[in-house]
Amino acid sequence: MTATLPRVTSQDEPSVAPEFRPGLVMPGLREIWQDVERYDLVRSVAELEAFGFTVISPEKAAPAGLTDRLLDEVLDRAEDQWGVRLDPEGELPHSAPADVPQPHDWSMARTNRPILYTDFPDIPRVFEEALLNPVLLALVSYLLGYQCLLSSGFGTFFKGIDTPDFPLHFDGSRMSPPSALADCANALYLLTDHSVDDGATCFVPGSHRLLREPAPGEGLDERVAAAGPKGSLVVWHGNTWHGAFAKTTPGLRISMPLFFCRPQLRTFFGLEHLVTKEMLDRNPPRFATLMGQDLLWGSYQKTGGSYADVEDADSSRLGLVRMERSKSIYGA
Ligand SMILES: O=C(O)CCC(=O)C(=O)O
Ligand SMILES: [Fe+2]
Repeated sequence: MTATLPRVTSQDEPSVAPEFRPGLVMPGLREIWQDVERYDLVRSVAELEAFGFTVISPEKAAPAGLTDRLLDEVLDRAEDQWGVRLDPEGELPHSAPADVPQPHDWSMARTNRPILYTDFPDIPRVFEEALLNPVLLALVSYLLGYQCLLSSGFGTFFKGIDTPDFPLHFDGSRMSPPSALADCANALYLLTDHSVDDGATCFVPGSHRLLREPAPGEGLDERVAAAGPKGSLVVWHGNTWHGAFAKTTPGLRISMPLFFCRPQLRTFFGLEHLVTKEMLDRNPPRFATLMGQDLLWGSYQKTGGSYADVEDADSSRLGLVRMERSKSIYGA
């Protein structure tokens, strides 16, 4: 996909980065820029600025068999969790095996939500390697600074044939108005080929500058696929409108998003974990908000570890409060 985008910078120009006063604008900017140059990512930075996303080729993005080792690991983990060995050339089962406890609603594979595989008892070494990939870190650090955190990671999307469009949205923290600086960023490892028909992630180029989420149906004609072969890495600014095209081809679309955030959106103390049902029942809804009960980020563990649970307003007090709150803020 990137081959069709204009080349916007010359790699031969001498860098002005060493003239920067380190820390004046963003701590570590000079070192981050040195990494951007070292890993030949100047063009990707330009694409992040202009379009809000970039696709990095396998040769650059995933050295030394990383993609195959990641794929093997997620297939092993999925088998442990779901009791079936998924075949990248095959299909998702139509229903979950009866005797295996299911943390996820298997029917999600047939809806517009991808399956998100999240419940890891531990972090395998290959995931550490995926996180510490210097190419990924150079771009995420460029967007979020050195102090950024992994916000949610190592979940894996598995999509089969006839998965419909995934709606356009942005991944920002839903402050209104959002920060013009990215407050979060996503890096998606493509563990199988992702063509348009394979249901590639899609973006509305430049939409990160709009500083708002798309209205329902808005931007559909402007979608561009982040298509790429297995081993590519797609990185995007948290404000960029994105979704995924419908998958119409046989075989599985498998990809792993690593989602990052700036640290300042975390509270000094983890007060939200101290809140009891009794406290919520005896206080007005504002109390719940003040005590972190309608936080979007950080809520997944409390509600069971999947998009489906989080978005189910009845599944917990947390979900209920958050849904009510977001309706009143965004008029949804
Ligand atoms: O590629 C997709 O299915 C969309 C993924 C997505 O929206 C995300 O990871 O934030
Ligand atoms: Fe997203």
